[in-house]
Parts: sequence; structure tokens; C-alpha cells
Amino acid sequence: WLRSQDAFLSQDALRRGRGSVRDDWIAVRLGEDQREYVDRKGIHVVVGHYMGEAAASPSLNLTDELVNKNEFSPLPNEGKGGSPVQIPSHMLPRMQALFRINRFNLMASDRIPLNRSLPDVRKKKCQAKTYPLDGLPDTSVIIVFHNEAWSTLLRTVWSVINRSPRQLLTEILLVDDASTRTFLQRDLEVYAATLPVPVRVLRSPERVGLVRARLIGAREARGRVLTFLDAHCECTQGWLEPLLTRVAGDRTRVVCPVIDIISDDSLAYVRSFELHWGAFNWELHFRWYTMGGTELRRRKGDVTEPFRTPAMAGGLFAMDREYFFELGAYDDQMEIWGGENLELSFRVWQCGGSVEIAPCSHVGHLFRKSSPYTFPGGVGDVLYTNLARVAEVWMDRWADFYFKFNPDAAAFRPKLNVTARVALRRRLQCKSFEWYLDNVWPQHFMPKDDRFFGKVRNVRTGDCLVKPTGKGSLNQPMGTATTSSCGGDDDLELVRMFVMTPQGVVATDESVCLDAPERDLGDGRVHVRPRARIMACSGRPRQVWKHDKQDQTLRHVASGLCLDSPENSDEEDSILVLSECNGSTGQQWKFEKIPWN
Ligand code: LR7
Ligand code: MN
Repeated sequence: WLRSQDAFLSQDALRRGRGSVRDDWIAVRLGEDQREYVDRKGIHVVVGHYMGEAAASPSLNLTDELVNKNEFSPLPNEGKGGSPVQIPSHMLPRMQALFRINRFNLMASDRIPLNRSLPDVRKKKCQAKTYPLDGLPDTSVIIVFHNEAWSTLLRTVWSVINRSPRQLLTEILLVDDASTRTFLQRDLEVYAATLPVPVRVLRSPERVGLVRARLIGAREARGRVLTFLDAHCECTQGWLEPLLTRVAGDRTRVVCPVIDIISDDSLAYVRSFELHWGAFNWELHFRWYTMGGTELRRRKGDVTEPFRTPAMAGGLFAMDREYFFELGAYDDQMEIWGGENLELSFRVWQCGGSVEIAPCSHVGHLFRKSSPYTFPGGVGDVLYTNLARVAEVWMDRWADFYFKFNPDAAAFRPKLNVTARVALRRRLQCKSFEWYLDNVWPQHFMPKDDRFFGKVRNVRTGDCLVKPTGKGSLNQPMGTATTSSCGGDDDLELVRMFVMTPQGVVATDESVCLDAPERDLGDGRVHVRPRARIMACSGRPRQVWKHDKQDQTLRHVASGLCLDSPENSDEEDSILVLSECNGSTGQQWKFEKIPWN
């Protein structure tokens, strides 16, 4: 149904009123929860967003038989060069049913050969770079998995085999975290034995979670460097050399590739941003942010230069094996999923190493919208316990901040036993979290002595500035600046919190800042559009504000205008604008400090 006559059929259906038109695509409803997307040229159909968890397929039940069947049946050209897979329309109901097994388009994956080609997504300068292999350490690639699909798991393996210099690749270790799928239990060793590099299958008799599964792999590994990958990745040309080169130069570097996107709908390979680094939000959820100034400047001269990142995503990195164990490996009390990426990042940085991203190394990862497997103990309990351990061991005063505003995690604080990890931190004489914030992530928006932290309340309405609910391209909050109720709903406390730095930046969680979009008309003055917005922090002067303690105005420094909650009958009065300062109560703001530790 990628063929153009199908697209015309779709447009016909659209004319009969069963679809909707957007700027650049047309969605046509085929049935209850089936929808196809056709772009304006009528040739590209994206397998749409209808296949998530909610999608129920009336015709097919996920029987044990279906879940345990390996339907891998490749077609030679499918997904070639990272292109999207085309599923014939008569197979859609089955495709939807299969989607639910792994929370990605399993039918699409099963049609792509294990050794499909991929585009060389590297910058020209990266492609031109040479890496003398002689001085490089060898590596064991460790892939842990629980009930992964056959095709994604082995496509990961083949992408490593096909795109790694043979002399650098000691072995691939597949650590099975107690998968229940019969084809994985039965066929993996047999298949591994046919491969041109040593591939060992290690089995955990019981479900141990990804941290302890990786530890099984790390202990068995014979390579000098450990390279971890998720079980649904595809490595592109030249991925390994930049990672190993950095570790060779300094064994305390922990090096990540740029993580590209494999679409969960079409399995297309999509290049991702290179200029983003990893950090976290006030809930300790990992987030990508635009790279901070010093790293950006350091790289100006050379786009191939690796850059330091406050945190890693977690799944994809290379680390010297001895250093990994010297530094305390992983916190083996962490269960199933989550938190280990921040734990390792904080530990590496605070204990003398560094975490970086090598922009010349690109690896695709299949991102899913939800987790396909069980969380023994419950999703929330598992994740919050892991995060509570991170905070308690590594974050000093900011642990109090985390627990104060994340009551779900706070519930686990009294039950934690982190003695061994605290002892490790002392033994390694690691630096403080304050050092980490000041030196590794100076652009952070955590509360600190040098800045205001609390609510920003409008005098006229009594309402408070809030974080917008709209989402930008990196999934960060973004939108018009508005106010809303200052209290009542405790779950929403974090949404009302802002920091204001001595430099006059008003920021909230997720690196978004109070902003006044401007037009530079070339006459030296700043022309501000009336609506105030909350946008990605840029460090630019237009995000600088001054709160006047006397008249309580919040002035936009570049324009001299005042942040205003105007009385206005035909607009929602929660929308904030920039106006000439006039002394009205709508322009008065109280900065209410909230204690956090
Ligand atoms: O109980 C489990 N046992 C396992 O072996 C649970 C998971 N796993 C395996 C699983 O099969 C997979 O191979 O562990 C691997 C990671 O699990 P995913 O793919 O469900 O994790 P994710 O991709 O959703 O999440 C990211 O954050 C995790 C936090 O614990 C891990 O650090 C993942 O490795 C990490 N993935 C990435 O960094 C890829 C890029 C994501 C981004 C941004
Ligand atoms: Mn993953």
C-alpha cells in the first residue's frame, strides 16, 4: 500500500469524508483503529501512530503460539539502505496484532534481512578521518535481552559483525535475562555457532534485570574494552573506531555513540541530532538538551571532536573493562530497568572519569513508546527504588530536593540499603554533587544557594507561572507563558517551580526558560512580540530578566518591557504578554521562595 494508486484510493476515501488533512499529510481511516498516512505527493505512506498499546485487533489474539513463533522471513530488498518497510494492506490486521508482542512493528522487522545495508550518516569530515587500528584495544560487545524479537536481536549482532574491524572485535556476548520465548531458548546457541566471529550465549536462570544481566556479561568478557548495546540496535559504518580511539587515549573516558532512531512503525533508519547532550530533569528522567556553551566552543574548530556530556542515555557505550570494575561496575541492587544510566554517569564524573559522545560514531536504536516486558515488583516501585538509590548515594543535598518533590520515590527512602555504595564512594574519594553541577553541567537548572527557587505569583490574579504542557522537537515542554493556580494539587507542585539565576535567567525543569521572541530589524533595538513564551534555554540576552524588589515588576532587560498578566475580556487571561511598564497589578510579581533541603 505504498503504491501510488493506493494513495489515490486514499484520497478518494478522503473525499468521501473518512479522513483528515494536515499540513503535510493526509490521514485516512480504514477501520476502527486503522489509519494510513499519505503525504502530499501521494507516494509515501507512513505506517501510522495507531498501533500503540491501545490498538486492539479484533481478528487476532496474542496466543502463546503466536508469541512463541519466530516468523522471521526476509525479503532481499526490504528496508534496504535504512528505508521504511512497506506492508501490503491485506496484512494490516496481522501486522497490528504482532506489533503488540514487542511494541514495535515486528512484521516489518521480520521482513528485513539481518544484514541490511544502512546509509553512511556520518559527516563528511568523519568519513574522511582515519583511525590507525594498531594502537586500539579490542572489545567484547555485550548485548543483554529479555524476550527480544529474533530479527532485531540478530540484526544487532550482524550489524556489529559487518561493520566492526575484525581485529578489534574479540567476541559478542548475548546475555539472556531469562527469556521465555521458546525460539530464543532453543535456537540461539545453534545459530551463534554458525557466525563468523565468536558469539557466546550466556543465560541467567532467573530474571535479574538489565543491570545484573550486564554484570554477567562484563565478568565473562575477554576484551579490554566493554561495549554495551541494547538488543535492538544497528551499528553504522565506522561506529566502533571512534569509541575505542577515545578509550585508548584515556581509559577513564566512557564513550557513547550518537544514537540515531530506528522507527518503531516502519523500521526506517533516521539520523538524529549531533549537537545534543544528555542530562536529566527534576524527576531524574533522562533528557537530551542542546549542548552547553563551553563544549560548543571547544568543538567549533572540529565537528569530529568528541564532546563531554553530563549523562549518558544508558544502553550504548564503551568503557575500559578494568576501569569499569575499579569504579564499582554497576549497583547490583538495581532491578529490571531504569536509573543505572544516571548512577554510572554521576559515579564516573564524580570519581574522576568523564562521559562523552563521539559524533563520528552513529548507532541506531529502536525506540518504543512503551515497555514490552513485565516489571516484577511493579513498574513504579522498580523505577523509583532505583532512582532513590541514585539520589541517596550521589546527590548530597539535592537528594532532599529530589525526595521532596517526588513523593513516589520518597516512600522508598527509609527502606534503602545503600551502605555498600556509600562506602564505594568514600573509598574512591569521589567529588561532591555540587562539584558535578558547577563543573560538568554549569547550565543546569537545579536549585542552588546562588539562585531563587520557588513560585512566581502574579499580584492581580494570584496565579503562578507554570511550565507549559506543549512539546518541542526534543519532546521538551514549550509554549506560551501562562499562569495557573498556585496550589491545591500536590502532584503538580513541580510544574509551578522556577529558578532565577543571578544572571537573570528564569528557568524551569527540562532546560526551558522564560523567553520573549524578538525580531531583529537591524536598527539595534530589540523588537519583542507581545506574547511571552517558555522555550529552550539559549543563554542569549533575550532570556534575561530583572525582578525589581521595589515595584515588583519583572522586566525583560533587552526591551525594557514588563511581563504582564493583562485584564482582557476576549483572551484567556492566563496568557502572559510583554507590555510597556505601567504600574498595574498585572505587572507585579511575587517571588515566593520554597525551601528544598
Ligand atoms: O529486565 C530486563 N532485562 C533485560 O535484559 C529489562 C531489559 N533488558 C534488556 C532489554 O532487552 C534491552 O536490550 O535491557 C536492554 C535495555 O532495555 P530497553 O530497551 O527496554 O531500555 P530503553 O531503550 O527503553 O531505555 C534506556 O534506558 C534504560 C534504563 O535502564 C537502559 O539504560 C537502556 O539501555 C536505555 N537505552 C538506550 O540508552 C538506547 C537509547 C535510548 C535513549 C535516549
Ligand atoms: Mn532499548
